[in-house]
Amino acid sequence: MLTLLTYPRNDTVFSLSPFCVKAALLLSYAQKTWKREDLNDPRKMPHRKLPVLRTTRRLIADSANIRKFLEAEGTDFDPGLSPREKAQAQMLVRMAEDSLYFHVVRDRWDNDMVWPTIRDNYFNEIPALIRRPVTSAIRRSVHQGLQFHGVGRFSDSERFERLDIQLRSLSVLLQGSSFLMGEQVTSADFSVASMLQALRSTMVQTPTVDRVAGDAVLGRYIDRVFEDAVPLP
Ligand SMILES: N[C@@H](CCC(=O)N[C@@H](CS)C(=O)NCC(=O)O)C(=O)O
Repeated sequence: MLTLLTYPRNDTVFSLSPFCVKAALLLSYAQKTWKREDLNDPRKMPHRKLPVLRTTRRLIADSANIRKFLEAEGTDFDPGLSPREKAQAQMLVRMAEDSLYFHVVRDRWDNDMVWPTIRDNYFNEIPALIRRPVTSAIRRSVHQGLQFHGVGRFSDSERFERLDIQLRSLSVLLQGSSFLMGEQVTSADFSVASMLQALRSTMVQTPTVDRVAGDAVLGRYIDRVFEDAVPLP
């Protein structure tokens, strides 16, 4: 039996972590028998991050390694794509995970309007008395990470503009096709749709949430991936 170690869910998403959502999409698409186990603290995990897949033999850290494991077991996440299209799908995966993801983090962690909900949802297992000091230290390290990445150095409007360009590019790619690489769901959709869903589902209505929620093309696309193509438990 495979077990996906994941951050917990809420009413709207399989997990508050889009990478855990992506891993769940991979497992469901691969039609594996698997179960979830929720964790809040990843510090004992190989990369000190989630998702991690526990097999009967080992722990597989990182959604890309989970994909590799499932591919070795016979799943093709890019069926029917030419080598060139596979390369394009890979670029979309990296755009989602190395760029869109940091917009999710910035919108949630670097925003004083959102922070109290993050603190009290992500860290509700920490006793209320010590929650503020403990989580402030974690928030500071995330803030430093965003500065190092660079997305943390933009003003809100600069950041929004950069995100908007990416979102408009995705809408163009979706014109006239159900998924990013055509009529078949592929690896690109698992990463991109997970990040878009996360951008749309931050618990406070930020301009970023409004931008994605108000975009009919992207909205239909997210729902198509999660409701039609690969429904999650
Ligand atoms: N490259 C990893 C990224 C996973 C990741 O960034 N997970 C975040 C949650 S979305 C995490 O566990 N962060 C905890 C930390 O950095 O301390 C993957 O594809 O699985």
